[in-house]
Amino acid sequence: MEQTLSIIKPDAVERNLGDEIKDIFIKNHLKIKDSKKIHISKEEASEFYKVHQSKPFYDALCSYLSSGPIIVMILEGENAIKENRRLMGATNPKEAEEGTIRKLYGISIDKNSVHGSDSLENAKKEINFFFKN
Ligand code: IDP
Ligand code: MG
Repeated sequence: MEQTLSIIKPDAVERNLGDEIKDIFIKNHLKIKDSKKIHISKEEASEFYKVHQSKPFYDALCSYLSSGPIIVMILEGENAIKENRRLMGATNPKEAEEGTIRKLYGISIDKNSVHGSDSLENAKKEINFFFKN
């Protein structure tokens, strides 16, 4: 069974969408193995999003992820990484398919409600980042 990291971002936590988003994962056979609500610092957000450090939106992205509480989760299931990305929809909610989380709840390209790991290597790194023993 594959595992991936999911984050419910501040815009969605603020609107109390946590349970609705979790239901989408559960209904689509992704098990929530662990979940916690946390509020990270800008330094932690900068570390988490380090792969994007050269992008023009990096500073705003890190400020945003640390602007309020988030819910971090380990999702587990068959092809969990790809399946989570499919359920999330495109990065820009305007381009996301009907029924996807970002289409349903995303506000804009930055306030797009969820994060999901994009590869096996990153899933391992990101799970470890938030859930080290
Ligand atoms: P992803 O979240 O779909 O994997 P990435 O390209 O990895 O998308 O970008 C990480 C996050 O950075 C996105 O979820 C989004 O919040 C933000 N982002 C990506 N592209 C832009 C942009 O062009 N402007 C502002 N924010 C962006
Ligand atoms: Mg990404």
